[in-house]
Amino acid sequence: MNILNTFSLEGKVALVTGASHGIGFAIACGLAKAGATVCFNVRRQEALEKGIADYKEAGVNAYGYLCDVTKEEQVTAMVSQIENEVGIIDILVNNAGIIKRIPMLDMSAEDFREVVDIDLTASFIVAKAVIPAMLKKGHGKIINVCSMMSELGRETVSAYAAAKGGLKMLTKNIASEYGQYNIQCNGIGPGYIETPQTAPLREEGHPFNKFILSKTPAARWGTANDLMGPAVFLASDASDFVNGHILYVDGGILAYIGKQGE
Ligand code: NAP
Ligand code: GCO
Repeated sequence: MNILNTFSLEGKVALVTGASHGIGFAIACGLAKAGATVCFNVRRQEALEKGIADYKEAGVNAYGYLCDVTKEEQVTAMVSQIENEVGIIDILVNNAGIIKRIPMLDMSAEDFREVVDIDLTASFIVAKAVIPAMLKKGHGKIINVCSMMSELGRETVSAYAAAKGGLKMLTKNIASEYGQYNIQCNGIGPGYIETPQTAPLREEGHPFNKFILSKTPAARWGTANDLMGPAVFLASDASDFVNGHILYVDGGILAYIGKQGE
């Protein structure tokens, strides 16, 4: 047997949420290059049009849908549209997410709820929408995009850390509840990645840049493309006995106390 065949996604349909750019875009491109037919959703028409064009430029014929993942009726409508137009979703990547960097005492409960709604509850909503067809088909892969903040806290990200910590446990629970039906649910935990979400932290002179390099053994920020291979692995037959695992793609941050004297 050619072991590489177990990494092939030929004939599979993947949905990557919030994937018009950034980490979701890179993951979707990686899945496509491994053979999957990829679908993505965005909230805004202009992002949809730009996303489809950007995928085409990357050599990927992606299917794009307008859907706010916090709205259950929009999600169920999108999933049934994909099932009719493209096929049953074999691979779900819950990527859509936001962050609000606000000191806890200054953060409103509304702000907190919005982050949890998108970063945690929406992953429940989308997973709930795709699992029934996966059960009928007899297999499925769910990948939740977690974070360093699934394991660590830091100032100003209370809502995000609570949501991503919850997402880690939702991942383990989906794995526990549906593993017997050949559905594997795992998390992918990016470290600090160069995307629009972290752009404020990488502005000229921002102390965070030096700080994160001192905490990263790889001594560099990650790129969205660093997530491609790990995502293909978790989406493929090669990971059929991996379940409830959070695969951290962080250059070693979680293993490292930090550079001495920094
Ligand atoms: P990003 O550039 O901010 O992209 C996030 C995407 O999610 C955007 O396309 C956004 O759409 C979409 N989105 C947000 N709320 C949505 C909703 N309600 N419905 C549909 N789509 C929605 O972020 P990123 O850095 O690529 O991050 C992607 C994921 O990785 C997030 O879950 C993030 O928490 C996680 N992550 C990022 C890093 C990092 O260092 N960058 C590290 C670990 C984990 P709009 O354009 O409409 O806002
Ligand atoms: C922050 C960053 C992080 C990254 C990522 C790390 O403000 O600390 O935005 O939260 O986005 O989640 O894994």
